[in-house]
Amino acid sequence: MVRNNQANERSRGMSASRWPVKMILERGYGLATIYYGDIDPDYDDSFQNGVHPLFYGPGQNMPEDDEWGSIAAWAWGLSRAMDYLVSWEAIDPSRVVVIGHSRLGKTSLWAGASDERFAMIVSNNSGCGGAALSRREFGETVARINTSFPHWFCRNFHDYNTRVSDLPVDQHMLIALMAPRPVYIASAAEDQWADPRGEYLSGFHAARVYNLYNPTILDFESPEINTPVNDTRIGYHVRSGGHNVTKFDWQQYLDFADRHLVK
Ligand code: GTR
Repeated sequence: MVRNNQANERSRGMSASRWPVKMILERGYGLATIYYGDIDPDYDDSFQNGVHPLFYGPGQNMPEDDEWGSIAAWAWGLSRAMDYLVSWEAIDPSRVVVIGHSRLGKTSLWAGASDERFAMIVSNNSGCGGAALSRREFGETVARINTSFPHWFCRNFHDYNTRVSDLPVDQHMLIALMAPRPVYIASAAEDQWADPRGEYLSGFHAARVYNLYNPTILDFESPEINTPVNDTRIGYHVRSGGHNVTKFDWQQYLDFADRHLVK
């Protein structure tokens, strides 16, 4: 088990079912992973023990209201990993994909939006603050996430807890920031907390921006369960089952990469 937000020997391999390494390698891809707690431990300590203090100006001891929380710090960590990957000759720097599950799905989307070196982005069950549209207020809401996890987003986001319709943005705009790079959004039918329909709709609405580059028509109706949409540069599936990363999910990501990452 992970203790005190630190990976250790006992936690190694505990989520092995989420990592079909053999299949990934057999398909010709490599895999690198990073423990997010090493970038910023995942609890609210007013940003003292992660990377944030390294960036404080003189006299500053907290991020400003419009500065980064933990999710943005984790995404920053992914970009630092990318710095290393692109320096390594074994790796094609034009074909690096970023993927994350749940709170790290939110993170992979932000990493993809803020760092154009990620050639493809995968959001696995990212939910509120990830791919799910906040304005639907379905499942986890902005108020709920900011209360349970006050350190995840910038403090200004908390101003919208009770007036989410006043937000100047919603999550389809986060997806649109990645255009025209391929982005894959995955939901799970029983993961209603993450709002599968809202996750699909952010892809649907982001397609208007993707359309400026290549026609990317998505149907308004979400596809049937276990029926991936992968011919467009915004891919999507809702699989049966709950909040998890499964072999089925990885198969779709690999198929999508084969299709959209130019060799
Ligand atoms: C939940 C949280 C979700 C999701 C999830 C996870 O408690 O409400 O937003 O991020 O954790 O990361 O597993």
